[in-house]
Amino acid sequence: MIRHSMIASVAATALLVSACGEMGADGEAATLIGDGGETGSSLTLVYGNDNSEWANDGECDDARFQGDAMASVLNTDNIGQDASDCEAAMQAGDIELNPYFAEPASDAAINFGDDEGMYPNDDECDDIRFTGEYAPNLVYLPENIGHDASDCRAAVESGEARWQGATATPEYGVTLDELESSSY
Ligand SMILES: [Ca+2]
Ligand SMILES: [Ca+2]
Repeated sequence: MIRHSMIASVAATALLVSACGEMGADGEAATLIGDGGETGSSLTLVYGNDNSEWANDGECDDARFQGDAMASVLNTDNIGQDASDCEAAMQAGDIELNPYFAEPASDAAINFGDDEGMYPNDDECDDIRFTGEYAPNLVYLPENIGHDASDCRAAVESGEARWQGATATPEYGVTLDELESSSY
C-alpha cells in the first residue's frame, strides 16, 4: 500500500505511536491501531514536510492535531506540511492527535462524529479523513473533520468514499491557493 511505503521512507522524521505504549493515561487521543484488522499493533504517524507557508513559526498548523500549541486558524492544506512545528509541539506535550484521526480497526469501527459541520446532509462527504474520486473537487475545511457524519457514513457504505485517516499526504481537494488563483 502507498501509505506503508511512504511511512518507511520518512521514518526518520516520524513519531512511533504505540497502541499500548508510552502516551500515558491521557494517551488515548494519540493511540493508533494498525489497519488490516489487527488491533494492538502500532502505526507510524508521519509529520510530513515543512512546505507550509506557516512552517517554523512556533505554532502547529496541521489540522490532524489539537491542543495549546495549535495555530488559531487552521486550513486543511497544511496537513502534513508543518512537520517541525508539530513534532516539536508534540514532544513538548502541547498538542495531541485529534482523536477523530485515530486509525479504526475496520470501517465498522470508524467514528464518523456528528453533523455539526459546515456542509451536513448535502450528499457530499466533506470530511478530509475520507477520500474518493469525488475528492479533488471539494473544498475541505477543518470545521468538517468529524462533523459530516451522515454524508460520510453513506459514502463509505456505498463505496464512494474510503478512509484515508491521518496520512500526511491526503487528497487535499481544491486548495486555498487554487481558490485564490481561479474562478472557483
Ligand atoms: Ca507552523
Ligand atoms: Ca456534506
